[in-house]
Amino acid sequence: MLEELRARQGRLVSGAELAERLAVSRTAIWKQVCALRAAGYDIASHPRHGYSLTGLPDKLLPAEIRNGLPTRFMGCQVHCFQSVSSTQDVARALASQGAPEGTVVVAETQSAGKGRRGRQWLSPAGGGLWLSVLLRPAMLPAEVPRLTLAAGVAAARAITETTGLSIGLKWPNDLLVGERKTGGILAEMVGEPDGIDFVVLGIGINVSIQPDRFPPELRQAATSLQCHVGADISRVQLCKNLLVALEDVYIKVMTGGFGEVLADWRRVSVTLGRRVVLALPDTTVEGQAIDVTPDGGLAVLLAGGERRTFLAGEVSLCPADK
Ligand code: BT5
Repeated sequence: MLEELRARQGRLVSGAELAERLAVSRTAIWKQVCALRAAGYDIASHPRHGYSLTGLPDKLLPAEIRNGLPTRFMGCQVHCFQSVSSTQDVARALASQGAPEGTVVVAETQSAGKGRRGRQWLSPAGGGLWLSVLLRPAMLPAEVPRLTLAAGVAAARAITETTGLSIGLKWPNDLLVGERKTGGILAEMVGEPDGIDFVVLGIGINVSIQPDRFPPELRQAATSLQCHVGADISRVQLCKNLLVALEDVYIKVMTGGFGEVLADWRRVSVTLGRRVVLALPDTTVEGQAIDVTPDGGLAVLLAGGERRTFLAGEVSLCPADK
């Protein structure tokens, strides 16, 4: 029904014609109109002339995300929820039931959104894009950090395409506007040391969270895209652009093109060239971030002149050199 209305691009179609094309009764057509309206679609009805689609909701609905989505497999299945504990957990459950690569899980809100190492991810209703995608890459666990970097590149590209904003990537997984975090990436893997079953790649992007809706401890460090652009941002468009960009970088990673993705990462990086403090589990080190390495690590030139590569850690950027 939605496709029939959409195909007419706002022109009227009679209830009788719809009923005939879809081989259902006119009462069934009317019920569908009511259901679509309840889902947020604007459908005008004119006595005798029928119905026309006059407005689309910016709700994360499978029909909207998949409409015209030009990907091969990213978003082949899209599962949207009003509220879940974490889209990561839903995607994991779908993975163990055999869901295909490219399956996407999106929620309007998460009651237990996850960051790395058991941290929480704030995910207020309607305030962002909270999305997990299921991947089944033939790679070793040690190569999974590549997917985090690749997802950062894809998210930065999608945000810029959708809003015009420049995004900075902070190693390994932060999306920044200026110095503030507007999104993060979480790659979770299930498998054995010699091969993986699947990866759930989680991407959270703050789209329209008002500054005063961040808890006090995040107010200085966090921001959302809408704070930096005048026009309304379509989450549906952002989501589509993200899936297109994700498919592109993922195919590159899997077909020997990670170097190209890494070059993109370097271009968008706000980490490289900066003095950083790197918090490790039992110590902190300070130095100049000089590169990202093919295994997704951060190469740092330490104060004593030694170059070391770190595969994990929390980076704080020191104030930019004047
Ligand atoms: C991340 O972890 O940045 C990964 C975030 C991944 C979130 C997505 S949403 C869809 C999918 N489903 C999930 O359950 N998760 C993924 P990390 O680098 O550990 O950063 C977490 C820290 O960022 C927290 O400890 C807070 O300090 C801060 N933080 C939490 N929520 C935030 C938000 N909405 N915006 C900015 N900063 C936030």
